[in-house]
This record gives sequence, C-alpha cells and structure tokens, in this order.
Amino acid sequence: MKVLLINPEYPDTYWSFRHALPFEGKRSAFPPLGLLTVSALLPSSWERRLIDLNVQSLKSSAIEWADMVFVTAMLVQKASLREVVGRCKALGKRVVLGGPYVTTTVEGLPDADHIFLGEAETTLPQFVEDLARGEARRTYQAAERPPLSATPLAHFQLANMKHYSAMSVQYSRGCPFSCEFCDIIEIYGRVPRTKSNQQMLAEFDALLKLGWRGTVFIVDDNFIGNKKNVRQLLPELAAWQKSHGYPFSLLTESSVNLADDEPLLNSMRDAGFRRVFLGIETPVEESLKEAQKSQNRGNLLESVEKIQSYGMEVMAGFIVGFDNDPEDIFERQIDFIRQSAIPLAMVGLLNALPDTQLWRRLEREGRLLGEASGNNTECTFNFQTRMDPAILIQGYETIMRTIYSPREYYQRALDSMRRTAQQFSEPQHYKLISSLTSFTRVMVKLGVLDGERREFWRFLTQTLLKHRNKLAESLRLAAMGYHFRKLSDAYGEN
Ligand code: B12
Ligand code: SF4
Repeated sequence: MKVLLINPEYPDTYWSFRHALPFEGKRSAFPPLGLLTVSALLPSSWERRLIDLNVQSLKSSAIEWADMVFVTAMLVQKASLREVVGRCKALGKRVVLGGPYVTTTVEGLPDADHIFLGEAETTLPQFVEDLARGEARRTYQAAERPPLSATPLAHFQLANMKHYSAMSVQYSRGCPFSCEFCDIIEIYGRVPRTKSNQQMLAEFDALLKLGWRGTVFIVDDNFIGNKKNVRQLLPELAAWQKSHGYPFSLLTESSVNLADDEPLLNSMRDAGFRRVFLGIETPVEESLKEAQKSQNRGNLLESVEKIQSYGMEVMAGFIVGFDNDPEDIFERQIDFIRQSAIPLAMVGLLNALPDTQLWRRLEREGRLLGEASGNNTECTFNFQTRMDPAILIQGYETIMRTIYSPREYYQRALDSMRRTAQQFSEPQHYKLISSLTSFTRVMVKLGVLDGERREFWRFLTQTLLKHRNKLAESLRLAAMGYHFRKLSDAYGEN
C-alpha cells in the first residue's frame, strides 16, 4: 500500500509567520504533527510520503503514485482541503480525512471515502483491519478518548526539517478549564491526558538523532493542565537537556495560573523553556467572567511579569467582541499589551467555533450567522455582536496598527528582553553560513530597504547597549515584528 499524507495550505494569517520565515530561509513554522502521528499508526510495511503544501507543491505525479491519500485540516485550511480532495478524487484515489476541521464541522464535508472524527489512535488500526477484510466504513469515531500511551513516536523523519523553523512534540491533550469559546475541551476533553516521561524523552532523542537543534514547540493547549504529571516530567527534561548541552529551546502554551506556581516556573526554566503562550484574552473582568475564564484572576500584568522574570518571553492571545466589552475596550487592550511587554500579541475577534459552549449559547439566543472562517484575525464575525460590528472592526484595526507600529513594537521587544534577562544565556546553535545569511537578510531588509529603518537601528543600538547576549533573539523579534506589521498594514488598505 502506498500512502500520501497531505497537509493543505494555510492562508496568510498571523500564525503563518509568512513574512518572517524568509529571513531564516524557512518555508513554514511547524511540521504537521497530526499527520506524522497518523503515519506512525499505519502498518510499517506500507510506503508513505508527506506533502506539506506550506513547503512544497502538490504534483499530480505524487497523487498518481499513491493508492490512498490521507488529508488533515484545521477549519482555516478548508479551501485548500477542498481543492486537494477534488484533485485526488478526480485521479480516482481513495481519500481519508481527519483532524480538527472534520471533527468539529457542521457544514457539508468534502466528498471523501473515509472520515475520522476525533483522535485516531484506536480507530486507525481498526480501519486497517477493516480495509484488509474489504469492510472499511465511511465514518470512524472512537467511543472513548484514547490514553496517550497509545500514541506512537511520531514519524519526524517524514518532514524535511530544513524547511521548518521549529519542530513539534505533544505531551498532553485536553484542558481542565471551561472557557466558553474554546473548542479544545470539546475535541480533547477536560481531563488532561499526558504521555509518560519515557515517551517524551524518546521523542526528544528522536529529534536529536535526526539532527534537530533549536526550537521545539510542545504543542499542548495547556502544558500545565495536569500539574501532577508535569511536575514529574520537568526534572527529567532538565536532566536530558543538561546531559545533551541544551540542544532545544522550548516553547509551549499555558494557562495564566502558571504565574501562581513558583516551583513549576523554576522547573520550566531549568528544563529550557524560553517562550510561553498565554490565553490572556482581555483585561476586562466582566468579559473574562462572561468567557468563564476564572483562572485569569488577580492582577494579570503582575502574572505576566512574574513569568517573564523566569526567563520566558510571554506571547499571548487577546480577544475583542465579548458581549461585556466596554466602549473603551480598544484603548484598554492597547494599554495592557504595552504595559505587559508582550511583543507577540495575537489579537483576534471573537468567533464562535462549531460545537462550543459559545456556539450553543448564541444558537439558543438566535444570534448565530453561520460557520466561522477559522481565522479570527480576519475582520468578520459569525454572530450578531452586542457592539456595532463596524465599530468593533474599526477598533480592532486600530489595535493592530498601533501595537505593530515599529516604535511600539520595538519598545515592547526591548522591555521583554529586559524582563527576561536570565542568569545564564541560552546556548545558540549557530550554523555559520545560515546564521550569517539570516543576519544579512535582516540587515538589508530592515536596516536598508525598509521605510521604518530608523526605528530598527534605534532598536538594534539599544539591544547592543543593554542586551548584547540577546542579539540573535533581537533579530528574531525584529523579523517577527516585520511579519505582524505587514499584516496589520493590510488592514489600513481595506
Ligand atoms: C500546533 C498547533 C498549531 C501550529 C502548527 C499547526 C501544524 N502545522 O500542525 C500553528 C501555531 C501554526 C497553528 C496555527 C493555527 N491554529 Co492551531 N493548533 C495547534 C495545536 C495546539 C496542536 C496541533 C497538533 O500538532 N496536535 C497534535 C496532533 C498529534 O494532534 P491532531 O492534529 O489532533 O491529530 C490527531 C487527530 O486529530 C487525528 N488526525 C489528524 N489529522 C488526521 C488526518 C487523518 C487522515 C486521520 C485519519 C486522522 C487525523 O489523528 C491524530 C492522532 O490522534 C492544536 C490544538 C490541538 N490540541 O491539537 C491547535 C488547533 C489545531 N489550531 C487551531 C487554530 C484555530 C489555529 C489558527 C487558525 C489560530 C489563529 N486564530 O490564527 C492558526 C491557523 C494556521 C495558520 N497558519 O494560519 C484550532 C483548530 C480549530 C478547528 N476546529 O479547526 C486548534 C484545535 C486549537 C484551538 N482550539 O484553537 N496551530
Ligand atoms: S485555558 Fe485555553 S485550552 Fe483551556 S479551556 Fe480555556 S481556552 Fe481552552
């Protein structure tokens, strides 16, 4: 059996990092871990190839080579997914679909032969058996969410690592909280399941053996969802990192209550966590209450600063469009982002994802307008908002243009570097040629060609004066700022 695994294309969004990646000579931020895991669940005798449309094109010859095509997708990849399925079906291939989009969608799915809803650890082996007997079903859905001990070591070797800026591994699925807009708890449940320490170390070993050095994204929705297990994992990760010379710089997502747990913060720092993405959403208490985000209690600015003081750059998600948002929500978000020294602030408009508590409430209230695009940085709503949508969209655009204006952004980047000053500097894994090439690209594009070059030189001078050990970090931040500015500028043109 020859299997082609396809990851459809992402649109140009905040998360695509499309304008930042060329500085490092990369094509995509992360490999499609879902498909690498699916591959590991298939019989070892089957031949497999991965096509990630974010790093390469899909040639008809590749489709013709395959007996069967496996496609994954998030909602935001829907258009590309449809095109891929259409091409594969036109060439007479058996098409199998899975991933978060098909798991949660409420509108017509593309015409595939087999659909996998939810996690595939138990259903895929069943499918393989059914297929052998000629009795494969159209839809597969496990009766229960599988334990992560059933998740095999992902086939990282299928991904052409040189095209990605980071590698991904997963430790847990699910989150104990109950945020109204969140689909994670619907898809992956509220009881966080984790891998064992041995499984995690085996994944780190595998990446190291394949030659990976640099950022590893632990893609959990809430890394500290199961604190008991995380506490046991972290010392082992720290020991592994130490004995291998800290080859990986770790990034993950966490709930804000991480700030309340100093021993955990200490252990994360020791294990090499350098960036953490928090779901802050809003500084407005009534809106947090509406979103059922009770874990974001207390002084959020202090929580951010506490985490930064453990050497972790804080990235965060922010949302506007809650029913309880006051008229000055836009200024309040800008002020919060400025004071928190969060360079990479992902601000989005509230959208109701299918089958969430928010979706169900809006449906009951007769306010739903249809399926969301899945890209919450697009200026659209899929429900009737309390505030005039035109005001919300205009205010949102103002937030984006303000926080990503070069002066504001570079100042946050400098503040963040000051707050994350560490007792020890992060080991850098320079590959001389590629580092020099990236350095030259940043200098030429941002220091010479860019209309905002004066701000760049001011930023670089301050970095050299105050944070010399963070030069590589500052260039990464400058490249990211450029990406966000490019996208925010597009709002002004609309
Ligand atoms: C890492 C990640 C990203 C990364 C990288 C994605 C990538 N290349 O894989 C980045 C940061 C780029 C990203 C971006 C976004 N993401 Co994202 N992301 C994740 C995250 C945290 C982990 C994904 C992952 O690797 N999981 C690990 C693998 C093993 O799990 P899995 O993919 O679910 O795969 C399992 C099953 O689903 C199934 N399966 C998956 N595919 C297939 C295919 C077949 C054929 C079969 C049989 C089975 C199968 O088998 C696997 C084993 O059980 C998930 C949340 C989550 N917990 O999964 C959100 C998630 C997928 N992202 C989401 C969203 C909304 C986004 C953004 C739109 C956010 C935004 N507002 O901009 C952007 C869009 C991308 C873009 N560039 O614009 C949503 C998707 C919601 C939906 N219903 O579609 C999720 C669920 C999180 C959430 N609630 O917000 N994301
Ligand atoms: S903390 Fe994050 S993952 Fe957990 S329920 Fe809230 S939004 Fe979802």
